[in-house]
Amino acid sequence: MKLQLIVTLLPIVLPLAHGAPARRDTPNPGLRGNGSLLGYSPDNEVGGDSRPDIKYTLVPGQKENPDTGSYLDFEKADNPQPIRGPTGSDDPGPSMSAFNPMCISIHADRTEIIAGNYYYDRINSDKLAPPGTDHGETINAQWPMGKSTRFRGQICNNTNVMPDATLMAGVDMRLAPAGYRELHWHVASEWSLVLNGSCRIQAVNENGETFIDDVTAGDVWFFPPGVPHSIQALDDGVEFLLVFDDGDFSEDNTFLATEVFLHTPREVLSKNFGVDVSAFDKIPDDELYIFKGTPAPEDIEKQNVTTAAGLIPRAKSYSYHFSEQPAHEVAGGSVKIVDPLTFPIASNFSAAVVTVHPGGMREIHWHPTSDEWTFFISGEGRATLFTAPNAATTFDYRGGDVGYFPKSNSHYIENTGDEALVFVEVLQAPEFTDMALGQWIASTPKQIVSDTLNLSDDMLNNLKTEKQYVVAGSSD
Ligand SMILES: *[C@@H]1O[C@H](CO)[C@@H](O)[C@H](O)[C@H]1NC(C)=O
Ligand SMILES: *[C@@H]1O[C@H](CO)[C@@H](O)[C@H](O)[C@H]1NC(C)=O
Ligand SMILES: *[C@@H]1O[C@H](CO)[C@@H](O)[C@H](O)[C@H]1NC(C)=O
Ligand SMILES: *[C@@H]1O[C@H](CO)[C@@H](O)[C@H](O)[C@H]1NC(C)=O
Ligand SMILES: *[C@@H]1O[C@H](CO)[C@@H](O)[C@H](O)[C@H]1NC(C)=O
Ligand SMILES: CC(=O)N[C@H]1CO[C@H](CO)[C@@H](O)[C@@H]1O
Repeated sequence: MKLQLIVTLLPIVLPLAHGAPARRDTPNPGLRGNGSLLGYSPDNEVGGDSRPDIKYTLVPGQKENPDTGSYLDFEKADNPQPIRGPTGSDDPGPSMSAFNPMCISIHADRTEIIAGNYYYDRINSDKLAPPGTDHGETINAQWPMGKSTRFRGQICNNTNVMPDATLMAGVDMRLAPAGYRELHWHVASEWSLVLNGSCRIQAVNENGETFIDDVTAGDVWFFPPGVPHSIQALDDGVEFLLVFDDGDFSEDNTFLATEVFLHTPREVLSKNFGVDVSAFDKIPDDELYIFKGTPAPEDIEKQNVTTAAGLIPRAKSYSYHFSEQPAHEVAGGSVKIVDPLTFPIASNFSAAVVTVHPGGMREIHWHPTSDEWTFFISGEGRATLFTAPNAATTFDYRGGDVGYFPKSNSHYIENTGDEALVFVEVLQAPEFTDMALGQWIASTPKQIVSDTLNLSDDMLNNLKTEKQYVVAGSSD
């Protein structure tokens, strides 16, 4: 079904008192009007023909058939318009957003009120002028981390902000040089990708085996539920992405070393450690959570605690030096995968870091075994989430945004900017897998495809049966 977008303008009412008080020659009207303003009166006046002349230039692709759905680059457009080919109608643009007006858009099957926000329109062109192929309602699959509450030096995101992202939640955390994320453990599993800088991580497992390592941008770590660990930033500080296997995860839901000491009777602590009660006189009187500590010694051996239990065996290492894994080059970019096949301790975390060159696109695919939690590291892109039976929504993303694509819901991620688009796809699965639309169609008997989709033999004879991951495209 074709989507029709008709935009109707509501009369713009200027707020009276705006900025400096105006000089008044007439008596100041009361706060409210009177009963004569109620509707259905022949005396009521309607705004009339005060509609301003609208000046705008359509951007490349905007006159195309809406089903072509090319990316519309509104970033430098004077006055972005909600128009695709013959659908939609003009909108005065900047002058409207200055007064934060509302417009009503009537879709084929629903009516909604949209608050105007000029900047938002520019960076979400697929919301202002959706491709003609978008239809119905999917889940919301986009959340900018920058809109999440920044607390205790971090930005978080979970089902509070993406209600359908039930399988995973993420946190973007930065620690200043020598800054610690306090010794703690949690009920969820923690998977992390270092985004910038470097840090020292350490942990002790149930057997008393120890682990310590330095990780840098591009590396990955994993801490199983209940395994206590700490993170300390090295010289340049560190920024990392944490992904938890629980969409309701809250950073508040961590067991901190300070709190367990603070909330145990001192007599019990004294008995537990075989020391005098006074030994605990100077423990902090509140949690530390994130705090600046003594810089970590450069030589990691100085912090290598060796016990009778020994080290955590390499096969169960909590870190994977993913930064040193060369990316697998493909036509439109590159891909590298880290999953339990090579990083066994992270038993249910499978991830791919994908780089898409300008004009390229992560091919249309879906993940049969898991929802996908995506973090956009840099660049600009868009994706259409297709949900059975016929809902499709196109979302625009840029570095710092989170995406979410439910299990078996198809999607692509197209680079819409001038720079490389880099993102990480995280699954809850023992192996990173996807079903590629191209490979499926190319590997199906031609007669079946042709009976179904009426595609030309010429096209069918030239399809590639290999998975493409990222396809190339022209950058304009
Ligand atoms: C009621 O309000 C209208 C519009 O402001 C005004 O023209 C009219 O004089 C008012 N009537 C009374 C009875 O105040
Ligand atoms: C890493 O952080 C430094 C500041 O510590 C900043 O200058 C740099 O741009 C960051 N790099 C990336 C890739 O975010
Ligand atoms: C720690 O000490 C053990 C035993 O001497 C050694 O095998 C290991 O390489 C050291 N370093 C780290 C980082 O674990
Ligand atoms: C992996 O995660 C999925 C989704 O939560 C779950 O159904 C499955 O049981 C998990 N598998 C393991 C081995 O934990
Ligand atoms: C397939 O396409 C051809 C050429 O446009 C058209 O004549 C034919 O009716 C189509 N067949 C079906 C089943 O849609
Ligand atoms: C984990 C966590 O604290 N999540 C936050 C996500 O964002 C919402 C709204 O900004 C906060 O209320 C949550 O606390």
